[in-house]
Amino acid sequence: MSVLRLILGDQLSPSISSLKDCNKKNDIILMCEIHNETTYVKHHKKKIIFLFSAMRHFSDELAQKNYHIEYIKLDDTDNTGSFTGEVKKATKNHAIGKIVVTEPGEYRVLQELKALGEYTKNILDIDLEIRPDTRFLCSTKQFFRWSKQRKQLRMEYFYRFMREQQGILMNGPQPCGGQWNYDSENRKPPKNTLDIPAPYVNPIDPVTREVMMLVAHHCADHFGEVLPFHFAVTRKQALEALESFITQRLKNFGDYQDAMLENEPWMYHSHLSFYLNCGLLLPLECIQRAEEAYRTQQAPLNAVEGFIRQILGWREYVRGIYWLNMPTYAQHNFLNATRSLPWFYWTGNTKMNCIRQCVTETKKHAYAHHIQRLMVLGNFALLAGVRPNEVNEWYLIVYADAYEWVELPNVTGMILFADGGYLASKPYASGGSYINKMSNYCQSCHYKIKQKTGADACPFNYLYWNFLAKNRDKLQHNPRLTMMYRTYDRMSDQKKACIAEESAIFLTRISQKLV
Ligand code: FAD
Ligand code: DLZ
Ligand code: SF4
Repeated sequence: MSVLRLILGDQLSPSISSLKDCNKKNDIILMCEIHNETTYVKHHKKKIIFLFSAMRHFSDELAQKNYHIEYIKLDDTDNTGSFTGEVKKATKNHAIGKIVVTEPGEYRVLQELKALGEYTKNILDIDLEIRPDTRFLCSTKQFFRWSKQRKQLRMEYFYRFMREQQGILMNGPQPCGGQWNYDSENRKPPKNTLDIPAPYVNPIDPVTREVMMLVAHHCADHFGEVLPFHFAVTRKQALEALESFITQRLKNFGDYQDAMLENEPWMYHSHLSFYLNCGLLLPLECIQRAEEAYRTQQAPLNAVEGFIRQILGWREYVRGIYWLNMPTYAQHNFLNATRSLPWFYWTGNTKMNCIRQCVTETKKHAYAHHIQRLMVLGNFALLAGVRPNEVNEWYLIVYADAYEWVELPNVTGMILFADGGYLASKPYASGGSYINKMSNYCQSCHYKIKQKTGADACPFNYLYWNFLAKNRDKLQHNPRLTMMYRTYDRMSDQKKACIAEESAIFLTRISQKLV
């Protein structure tokens, strides 16, 4: 009897727990391109191409190491279109004694696998074992234990706990440099003269080309552009991308972490989330390589600490929050937001230059960096009161690194405050001045950043105050908003009325496609 080992599209790591104790002679590894997975939300074309190409390369590499692989392509005539269907088919075609899979990254898929396990146990007498995903540095059990000891689950304390536990950037019991967090040094506005290195480019190979044809045919109505395509699609290439980040960009990562420039989608960010989230890279190796760059004086502490905090802190933390709170976390709508997602999130066709830039880059690259996602696209969705489920679906579709475990807490918790402050201590709401400070977007915008009201005023300016006024009953007792409410209360009644009116007109014009 063989063990059937199912490997999902975001489990492309040779060290994945479902491969431990694999008997190469006997066991069968099942990988499948699944119609349900590509269309339950209509993922960006580039995201599907990237994942299928990486899956096919990974399966070829395992085959070269003499593993017995069964790889199901999307257009195989007998493809059943679901994980359940493919596993059932494999149990018919082979003598299977047991099924092994590593826990998936999404609650939805976990439910499917559990139901499948019930079926295989009760009907076929085959056990389905779901193993922990040991690629994360904090197991879900450990996160649950950590959370039990706290009233508030703030990332900063989790991050310190992880630094100590993993011994990362520590000098004995002290954090390197004497501080845990150098964020205050990481907010430099961009200069137009910045010399930003070109991003890592991997040429399109025959496997990727074949997948491009497949996706062009089967996913023609999905969002996003296929070309240019220069993602790494193998572990070797992903390691090259890591190396190019460490040697070319890391030293400036901290200083310009929040900066945005027109037509500069990549800035000094790492562009490694695609590879981390599908398993081509492991979090610990990225962290250790960055720490080595600090210890050998290739990069300053503010940059290295900032980068490590994103992976050891935020990434592990949002995963813990997701599994601790699902399935209810997906239902939150604390601010009772009811607006539909504006059409320009799909087209970029708006007079607001910041949004146009960020959507256009998202469409082209299936990527936008953190501040674009948070302070432009997210901030607008928050101020305009867009329904959390629509915002979540958009973010899950458009980014090549998006899986629900990481997307949902960032959207529901971080940008929309839809969980009522469980994740973030205050809403990340701001007027246009933040975007103006951290980018050059406002210089070529139709709207006038310095104008607070009127037809030409930057909409973020009045929508910000309107947001605070509308959500007063829910937000006024938040200590981090006290100052802002005081400022609002000092405004004249006429100014307040003007803000409310301008906002109502602008929000109506969104539905008329006039903004
Ligand atoms: P860098 O800026 O170079 O950061 C390094 C790494 O840190 C990233 O590769 C990523 O693995 C990790 N990281 C950084 N910030 C976060 C964060 N907030 N949460 C989790 N990990 C983080 N990240 C995703 O991987 N998938 C998503 O679906 C996703 N959705 C997001 C939605 C919103 C609304 C926001 C505000 C953020 C989202 N992020 C998501 C986090 C972050 O924006 C991306 O990880 C980052 O932009 C990826 O680009 P990078 O690799 O160049 O990151
Ligand atoms: C995201 C995705 C897509 C688009 N397609 C597939 C697929 O065809 N086959 C597969 O095994 N995995 C795919 N994935 C990733 C899964 O959706 C992922 O495993 C879940 O989101 C759980 O994290
Ligand atoms: Fe965005 Fe306002 Fe600046 Fe225009 S003026 S780019 S809308 S922040």
